[in-house]
Amino acid sequence: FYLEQAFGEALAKHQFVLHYQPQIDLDSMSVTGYEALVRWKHPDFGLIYPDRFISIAERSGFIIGLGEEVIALACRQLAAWGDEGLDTRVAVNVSAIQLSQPHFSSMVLRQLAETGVETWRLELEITETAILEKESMAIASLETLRAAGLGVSLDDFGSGYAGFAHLQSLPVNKLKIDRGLIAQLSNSHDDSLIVSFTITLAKRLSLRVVAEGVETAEQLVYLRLAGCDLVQGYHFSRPMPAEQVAEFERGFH
Ligand code: G
Ligand code: G
Ligand code: MN
Ligand code: NA
Repeated sequence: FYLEQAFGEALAKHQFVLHYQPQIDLDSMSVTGYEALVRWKHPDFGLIYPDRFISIAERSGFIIGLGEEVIALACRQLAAWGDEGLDTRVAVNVSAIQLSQPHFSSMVLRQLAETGVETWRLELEITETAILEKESMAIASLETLRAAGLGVSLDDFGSGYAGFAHLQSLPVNKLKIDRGLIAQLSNSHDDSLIVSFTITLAKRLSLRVVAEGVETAEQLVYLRLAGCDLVQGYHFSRPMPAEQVAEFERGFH
């Protein structure tokens, strides 16, 4: 398949780039960090989005090399921002296949050490299935990285089945409520209840709560009342190239 052949070349030619979407703290209304989302800058086809190539990369094993590149790009960006006086965090998405690699945690720690980036500046976004599929390996890696100071977020919470039962035992410190639930906030009373219940439960478990896909002021009001900690979504900003981040920070109040 064409894409699989093109992946290796794309990696060698550094065609993968990260776009950054801000996460905003609702108490201080300040930017606390950014989620990094990979894009493929293809010379002929332009910007290709991850929903077009992540699952193919996972099936072909290319996700291992791509995932390492994503972490390298995030660490280098954090180091560059640090040099410019921007002290922030970056959250990267990690696939189940990456997490099942025995050397995943040492690879991440090596990249942080090589770039001189403090561990707490890097967060990993994982899905519940990623932990459960290769349970012992994944959990051991995440525990190592949590102990080293990295943040770990449970992504897409509330899409598919919401595994409240496991939540307490997972090595995570943050929970991201799936944008599907946030999108339904004003329309569906049931979804509103699930969102506020999820926030309440997460806080009982001492997890920080992020709402994804916040698009309206109305959703923001609801989330603030429900006690949500952080928000992310088009209401504040689409994911943007790194070059636009400094200007976004200057203009954000
Ligand atoms: O970036 P959106 O803008 O299109 O991202 C779509 C999906 O791709 C999301 O589910 C996101 O988690 C996933 N994704 C984005 N970047 C990465 C990445 O670097 N690695 C992995 N594994 N998934 C990613
Ligand atoms: O699964 P993951 O949460 O990592 O995916 C993030 C995806 O959500 C990316 O594709 C990103 O571009 C998209 N996204 C971010 N904010 C919004 C939003 O406010 N609305 C919608 N519809 N999508 C969003
Ligand atoms: Mn994510
Ligand atoms: Na998500």
